[in-house]
Amino acid sequence: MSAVEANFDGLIGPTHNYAGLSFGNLASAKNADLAANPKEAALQGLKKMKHLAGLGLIQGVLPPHDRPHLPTLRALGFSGSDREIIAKAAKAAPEVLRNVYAASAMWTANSATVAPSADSADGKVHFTPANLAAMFHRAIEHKTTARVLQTIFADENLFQHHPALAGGIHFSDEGAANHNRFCSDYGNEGLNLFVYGRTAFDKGVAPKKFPGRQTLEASKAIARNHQLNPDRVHFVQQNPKAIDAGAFHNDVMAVANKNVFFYHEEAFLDPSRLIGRLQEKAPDIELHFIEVPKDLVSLEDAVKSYLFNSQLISVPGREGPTLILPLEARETESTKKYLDGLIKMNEYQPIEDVEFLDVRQSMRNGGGPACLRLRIVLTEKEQAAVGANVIMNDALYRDLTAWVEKHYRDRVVPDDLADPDFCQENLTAVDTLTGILKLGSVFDFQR
Ligand code: SUG
Repeated sequence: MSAVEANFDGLIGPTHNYAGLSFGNLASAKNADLAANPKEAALQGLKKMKHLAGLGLIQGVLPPHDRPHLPTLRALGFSGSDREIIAKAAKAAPEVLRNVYAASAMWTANSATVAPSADSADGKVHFTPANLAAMFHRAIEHKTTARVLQTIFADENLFQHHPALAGGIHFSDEGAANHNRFCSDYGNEGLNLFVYGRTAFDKGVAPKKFPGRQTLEASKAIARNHQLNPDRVHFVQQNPKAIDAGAFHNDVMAVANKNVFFYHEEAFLDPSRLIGRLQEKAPDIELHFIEVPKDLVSLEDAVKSYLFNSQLISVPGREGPTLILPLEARETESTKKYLDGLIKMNEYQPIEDVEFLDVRQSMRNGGGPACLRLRIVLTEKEQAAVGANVIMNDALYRDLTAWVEKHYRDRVVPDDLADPDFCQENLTAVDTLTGILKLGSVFDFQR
């Protein structure tokens, strides 16, 4: 069956700010307390979506969540009117207030793991929202994410929705950022590679400095729930050294598209064994491995530049895949040199084009082009069943740009989070947005 890979990007929310919330994410720590520019951030994200739609790809948009998340504050003992709750939290627990204000739902690579219908035993597209148990500010995302996905992919004959994994940090799941799928064509059965940072129950090697956010146990549960063929699934551990260097998700060190795998030499514990296992499990897919040597690009430069947090995409009309990179990959000397060489390379390597996009506002919180998108493979029939108004086109781009211009502040600093007017502004903005995107009442305060 013919199918395409759609990218669903998170629209960057009006509360985008730098709060230093993610331990192990170097950019988040480094930029904590800087002034953020939510309007600029959202416009950068929208331009990225417009660019990919313009290349002929199916581009979807997922909404920001309702932040500050007042139900979380209420559950934690803050009571009264919305304004009173903000005032009390700002005084008694400013660190909690920061967490419930995070616009982190923008990084939709972490929103869920998705299995295409070509891979699941029942022939449905399976979705599991990520519990994001490793970080408080992200652990409050999955309920809303589930509602949004269920609204957009509503046809029960085609789409199967699972709840986020229960079990706390033992089943800590960070979604598609730790998952890659290889295939000869999107509609053919793929090979699913799940990458974990640590094991929960037996004591294997683990990072020493920073948390391994994804557990093997979580990845295995998702593969079971999604009814994947065990012969077409492989689990591999991320190199603890890479996590300790700041690669808190595997998509900071590796990206795949169809039969091409682009990754850093130190991304995995034993890369040559990994290559062998992938080839054994998918003899029908002619895999191409582009391993970037550490002597050319250090782990530190890979993290700084986000070379691998790029989107490797098949652009209609282009023979080989295109790599969509953040500007930072052109500004880091080693990665610029590597990319210049890659395109000129004499021996066969399939990547045809590289393009650079400005997503600096998101990058300052550790989110590159690949973090901002969730890949969903869809057949024609499944595409036709996509509900709401979330597929990017000129009209939606115009409406969303106007919505951002109207509702977003230019600048947000940590003190603004204590301002009750800012809270109301943000809830009004996302309330209006659900109308534009025809999502119905997906937010708690709308129900
Ligand atoms: O979970 N940053 C996100 C970045 C997620 C990037 N996603 C992928 N690699 N797929 C995170 O660490 C920082 C928020 C702050 O500090 O204000 C943050 O949540």
